[in-house]
Formats: sequence, C-alpha cells, structure tokens
Amino acid sequence: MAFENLTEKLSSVFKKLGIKGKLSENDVKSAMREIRIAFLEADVNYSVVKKFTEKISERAIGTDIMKSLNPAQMVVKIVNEELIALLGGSQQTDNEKITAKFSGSNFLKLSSDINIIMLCGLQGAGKTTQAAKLGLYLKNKSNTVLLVACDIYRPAAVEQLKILGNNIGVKVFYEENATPVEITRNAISFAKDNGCNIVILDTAGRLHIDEALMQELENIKNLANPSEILLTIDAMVGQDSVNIAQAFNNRLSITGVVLTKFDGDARGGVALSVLYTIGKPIKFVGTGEKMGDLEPFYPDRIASRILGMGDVLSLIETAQANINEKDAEKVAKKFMENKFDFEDFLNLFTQIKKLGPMKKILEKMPGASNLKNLNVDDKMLDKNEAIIFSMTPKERRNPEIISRDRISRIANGSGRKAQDVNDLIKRFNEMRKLMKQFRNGKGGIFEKMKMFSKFK
Ligand SMILES: Nc1nc2c(ncn2[C@@H]2O[C@H](COP(=O)(O)OP(=O)(O)OP(=O)(O)O)[C@@H](O)[C@H]2O)c(=O)[nH]1
Ligand SMILES: [Mg+2]
Repeated sequence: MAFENLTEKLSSVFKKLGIKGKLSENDVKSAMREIRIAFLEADVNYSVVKKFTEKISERAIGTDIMKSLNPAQMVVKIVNEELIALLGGSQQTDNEKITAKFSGSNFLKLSSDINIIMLCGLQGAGKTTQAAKLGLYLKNKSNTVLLVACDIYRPAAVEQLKILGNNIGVKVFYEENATPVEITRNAISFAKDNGCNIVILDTAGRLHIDEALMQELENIKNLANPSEILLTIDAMVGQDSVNIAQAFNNRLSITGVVLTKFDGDARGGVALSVLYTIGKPIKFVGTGEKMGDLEPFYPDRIASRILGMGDVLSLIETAQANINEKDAEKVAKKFMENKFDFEDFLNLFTQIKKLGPMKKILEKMPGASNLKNLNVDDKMLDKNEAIIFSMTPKERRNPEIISRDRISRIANGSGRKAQDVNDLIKRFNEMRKLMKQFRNGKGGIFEKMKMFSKFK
C-alpha cells in the first residue's frame, strides 16, 4: 500500500514523543528532523517537505504545545492538519460547495447541461481504464455517459475502450478515418441526440511531452471546452511525474489529477507533492485494475491513513455500495439472536468477497501498519466455502450435530483434510462466542476483521 513506510516511520516518531510527556524545543526539533527524513524517503518533493516541516515546527514550538497536557497528541494534531492542507483540504471543500448540488459527485464540476470530461496523460498512465471507471462511477450516480475513443494511434486502443464500455454497460463512440478533433465534434452531437449528459474523452498517450500530440490535445480542448481536464498520473513513476504534470498544466491548464496505481508499491510522495507544485487538486485515485477501483480523493481520509488512523469512512462507503442491505440485516439479526449458523457463514463470505481482496479491507483499518505481516489469503474463503458446501443443509443449520463420522465425509466431499474441517468448526464456534461478546457490547468491528483473517 502506498504510504506504508511513511506511516510506520511517523508512528515511531509519535511514540517517542509520547513517552516523553513534556516536550522541550529540542524534542520537537529532533522529531521534525525524523519527520523530514520520513517524507523525503516517501519520495515527497524536497521543497514541499521543507515547507511542510517548517510550518509544523513553527506551530509546534509555539507555547501551546509546551503547555498542553499531552504534547505528543498536539504534535499529531498539527501534523494531521498540515497534511490535510498539503493534500488539498480547503480546495476540495470549496469544490464540494460548488458542485455538491449536482450529479452526486463532489469532485467534478458538472452542470445540468452536457459535461465534457477530457482525460490526458503519458502512455500507460491509465487513461483508458480510468475513463471507463469514471464512466461507471458517474453512471451509478444517475448520469447517462458516453465514452469517446479519441486514441486513433495505438492499435487496439479503440477495441480496449469498446470492451470496457461493454463491461460496464456504457456506450462507446468511435469512428474510423477521422481525426481526434472530428471524432470529438461528432461525439458531442451524438451525445446531444442521444440524451447523454456526460461525455468522457479518452485521448492518446505519449511517451514524453511531444509537441504534435500536445497540439492535438489543445485542439480538442478548444473545440470541446471541457468542464474537466483530468491529468492521469501513474503513482509508481515518482517525482518525475511532478515535472510531467507541470508541462501538461502549463499547456492545457488542467482542472485536476487522477492518481492511478495507488494500490501498488508506490511510496505515495506524488500525492503529497502535486497540489503544492502545480496548484491543482487530486480528484480521484485508481486503486486497482477492476472497474470499481476508483475512489474520490478525500484529503482528510488520506491524511488519516498516512497517520495510521485508518480510513473507516471509505471502508463504510465501499460496504454500502457493494452489500445488499437486506442480506446484511438478515445476518446481523441472526447475530443478535445468536442463531448464527453455517448458512449465514456462507452468506457472510459472499458479502465479504464483494468488498474486494481482504488485504485491501484491512489496509483501511486503524493500526493497519501493525497488520502488514498478517498473512491474508483470499483463497481461504473459497476453501472454507467448499467445506460448507459439502455439509448437508441440516448440518449447516445445526452445526452441533457434526460428529466425527460426518467430519470425514465432509472432508472427502470437499477435497480437504479432516483437520481443515475441524479448524473451520473451531473458528465458527469462536466466532459465535465473539459475537455473543459483541452483542453484549465488548469488542468491535476490528475484532471481527481480525477473526476473519485467521481463516487459513
Ligand atoms: N494496479 C493498477 N493498474 C491499473 C490502474 N489503472 C490502470 N491500470 C493498468 O495499467 C495499464 C495501462 O492502463 P491503460 O488504461 O491502458 O493506460 P492508458 O493511459 O490508456 O495507456 P495508453 O492508451 O497506451 O497511453 C493496464 O494494464 C491497466 O489495467 C490502477 O489504478 N491500478
Ligand atoms: Mg489508452
């Protein structure tokens, strides 16, 4: 996960401060030194780091901190606030105010008329994929979307967009023997004729800043007058991408950034450098190759993730978008009544799988950096599912009747060992016990998540 090391380093700085109780100016100074190194190692732009730590020192060495009851917590609070600002806190809020009225997207400037969204960026940055993800995101917010294939250069580029559009149920406009500007013009009139209120332009990539293609983007921009020009940046590229962003912004005056491949091993520094260096906010992050892997960029949530405080809000949103409320309620009711059986267990597996890979869920939990060595294996859900499938309906509903004989039959049926079946039953009983505690107010969702990860 991006920011993993940064989170770890910051936690250790805060821990050291916490032990100290009262802080001297020297304590704060040495903490700042460590924070500076942590940010530089996370590939944050040098001048950004300098400005950031100066600001924090200034606030931290002020009298407030020294007098406060818990100085370490005050430092965390200041770092959190400055991080949010660095990630675009106030800018995003202004933007929310302007656009929240329409379309359900806080992050795009959309009007009730036709909205053109243009995606641009270097080759392989993820334009085509994000075009489709954004299409799905806006479709789910009751918009009628048209995807437009403006990349006429790369073989199969049009085909790629057609396949993605087909997968998400969004129309794709393409044309042979036409220039990208002509395609754009025709697509806009097609959108008008067909009641589409969002037109997403997937433009051609370039290996590096290339005059001919830049000119083409400028021509498309002049014709289409997009309400959003989103620059797609690959988070894995690192600091170089800040220069690239500068070049695109100088030429096209972009409206925001979509940071892709945020799920990879990127150190995350780009996210912290973009706003400061080009003055444009990050609007979305791409967190995987699937069509649902696009998240609006909330500076406060990312700051919270960086500081190891988790991102429970995003997790809840994912859950809300993917889980059928009725099913969830049914399971919850069974929990409460302590009637939870293997049928419900199966149901729960299905729901958890909808949330995406286990690792991704856990990353958003508070204290995620402590869990990084946790061995989560999504295949285990499938294996356990197979075991439950080879139980009879009666056994699933009455786990108590599962005797030794039955265990070896179930094991044979599912191609697992008797020990695996035993383990599953043991975990199931533990979970029932935990649920009982949960019901009585002890433990919480975190405990529950830790439990699931033990299924291996
Ligand atoms: N892990 C991960 N992979 C991504 C993400 N976004 C895109 N990709 C992958 O990155 C590769 C390139 O994506 P494209 O969408 O084709 O990139 P592009 O910018 O359109 O590329 P060109 O059209 O060749 O310039 C594909 O294999 C995508 O599946 C992301 O958020 N996370
Ligand atoms: Mg493409």
